Amino acid sequence: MQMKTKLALIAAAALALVACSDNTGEASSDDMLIVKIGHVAPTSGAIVHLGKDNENGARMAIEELNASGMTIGGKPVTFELLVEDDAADLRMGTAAAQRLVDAKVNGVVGHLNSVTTIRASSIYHNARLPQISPSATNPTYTRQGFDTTFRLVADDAQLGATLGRYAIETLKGKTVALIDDRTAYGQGVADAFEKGVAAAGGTLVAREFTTDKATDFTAILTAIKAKAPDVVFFGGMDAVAGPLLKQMKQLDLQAKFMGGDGICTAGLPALAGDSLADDMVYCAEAGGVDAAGKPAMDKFRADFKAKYGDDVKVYAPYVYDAVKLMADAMQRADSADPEKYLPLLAKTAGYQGVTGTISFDEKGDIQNGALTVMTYRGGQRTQLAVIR
Ligand code: ABU
Repeated sequence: MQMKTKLALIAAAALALVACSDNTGEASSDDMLIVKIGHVAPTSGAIVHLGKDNENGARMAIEELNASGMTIGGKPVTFELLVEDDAADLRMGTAAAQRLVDAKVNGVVGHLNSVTTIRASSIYHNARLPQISPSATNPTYTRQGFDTTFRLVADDAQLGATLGRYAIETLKGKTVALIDDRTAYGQGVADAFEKGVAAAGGTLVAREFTTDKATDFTAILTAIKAKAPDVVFFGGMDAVAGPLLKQMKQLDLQAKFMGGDGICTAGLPALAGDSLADDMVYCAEAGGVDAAGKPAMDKFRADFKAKYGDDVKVYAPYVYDAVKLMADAMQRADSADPEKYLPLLAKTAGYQGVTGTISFDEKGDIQNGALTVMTYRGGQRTQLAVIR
């Protein structure tokens, strides 16, 4: 057969496959199965560096799955990644979710932010699509009674309470000031931190608010400086924490600076510049591995850096695990039909990912989730403790 004719036949077959695929994952062709995984994160806007990190984690998992020769229902599987940008914006997140439903994906990994994740979860639930968030930590996400929502990280209640105690008991702070960015994440983790501080005997001396797009913090930092707190806690993301730290230095506001997983990124030193002194910032990643899990996590980080030329920012390993876990549930069900693999996904127990052992509770939250308390030394994230 002539090469041109051969290529035309291959192209026609590929078009037919795409035209026939649906989210039962059963109708791709007689001899192969196409499984579409949706991924949503902000790949534009202030936290584009985190969104790209997530997307790269998903791409890495998809490539490895396609190289693994996986079969489902006796057919070789090709996984396709459908990526969407929600820019951490409610309206864009809703539209992205609807596009993935319309594209008849077999499952969704995302979104990155709590606000978009929570809003999109009802769209996926109505479409009966399993959704795994690798990073949204607001507790509401898995407390809506949806059987389609899963989360691979600890939630803000655990993050905030642990960090609140840490501020008083370990850092020996007596007084704290809070700032939050008024997002579902920022406000929630700051509220939980406040409770943790109170439970450990600390005193709240100021509570101020900003937004996830603000750049000038002079007024709130001046008000906080007047109260001379030992610790300033920020509920928000690293893109705002960096300029906040710079302006704290300009105002000579001397206090430990704390935050949740949203600031606990490898990108914070670049955003904060020379205002990030050693042992000044304390934060917690909403997951973590014990000594036994360190080799697998270290290998993932090294492979990621070799592939993308950049360090993992924070959530890429959780995205990678989410994609692979979704595929694992399909394999256990021997079907990519969401209704068939969803019950198997919910029953996940003892799955070994690069982020540790994954088992879900009845809400779809990770059981026995870990937190990794970090500080920064020499411009590098430095692990202090893994806490459960
Ligand atoms: N968990 C921090 C970043 C994402 C979010 O929950 O909004």
